[in-house]
Amino acid sequence: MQMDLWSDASPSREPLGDGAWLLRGFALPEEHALWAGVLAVTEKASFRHMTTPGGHAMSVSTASCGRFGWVTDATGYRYQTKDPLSEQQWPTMPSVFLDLARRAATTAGYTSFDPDACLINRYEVGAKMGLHQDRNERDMHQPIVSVSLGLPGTFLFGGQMRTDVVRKIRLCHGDVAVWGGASRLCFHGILPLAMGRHPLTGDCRVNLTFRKAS
Ligand code: MD3
Ligand code: FE
Repeated sequence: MQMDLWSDASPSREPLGDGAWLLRGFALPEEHALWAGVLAVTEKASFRHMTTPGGHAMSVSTASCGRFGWVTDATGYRYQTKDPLSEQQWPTMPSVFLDLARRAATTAGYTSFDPDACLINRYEVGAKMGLHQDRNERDMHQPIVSVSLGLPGTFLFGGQMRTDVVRKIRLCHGDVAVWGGASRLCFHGILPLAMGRHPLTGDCRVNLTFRKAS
C-alpha cells in the first residue's frame, strides 16, 4: 500500500529555538488567497519606504492591515490605527490572513493568539533588514507569526544580545514561523534579497508578520 508520509496528521514542524517553530510550506494551500489579500490591502494602503528615526529610508517597503499598523518616522517606531499616507484606518485584515495566523500559532502551541496587526514587508532585489529586536508590542508573551511569500530570503536568527552568534535560515515561499517564548526577544534580520523571479510574486519577497500590538 502506498503511504503518504506528509499527510495531514503530521505537517512539518521544526524547532528553531526556545518557543520558536518553523512550519515549512504551511501557507502553500492558501498561496493564491494570501496573494489576493496582499493585492487588495495594498490597493488601499500602498507599499511605501518609511523613514527610520535615524533619518534613513528603509530598503524594505511596507504596508499594514488590521486595527493597528506599524509605522516609523523621525519621531520613532510605533503602532497606530491610521495610515499616515491615506489618513484613513488601515484596511481590515483579510479573514484568510487571520485564520492562517491562528492555525499556525495553535500548531506551535500558542492557543489563544488574537493578532490585531499585520505588517506586510516587501523586499525587492538588494532590500534587507538589519539585526533588530521587536519590542513595540505591549505584551511580549504573545508570539509573532511570520509568513513568507515569493522569492526566498536568508533570515538571520541571533540571541538575546546583538553580539550573539547568528544562524542563517532560508525562508521560502509558503513557510510560516512562530516566534514565542524566549525567542520572542531574539535579534533577527534579513540579508539583502538576491535577484530572481517567482511565479506568484514576480521579482520580490513578501513577508507578513502577525502581532498582538495592543
Ligand atoms: C524572531 N521581518 O518585520 S519575519 C519585522 O522577513 C521582521 O520581513 C522579517 O523582522 C521579514 O520585524 C522577519 C520573522 C520574524 C519576525 C519577528 C520576530 C522573526 C522574529 C520576532 C522575534 C524573533
Ligand atoms: Fe523583526
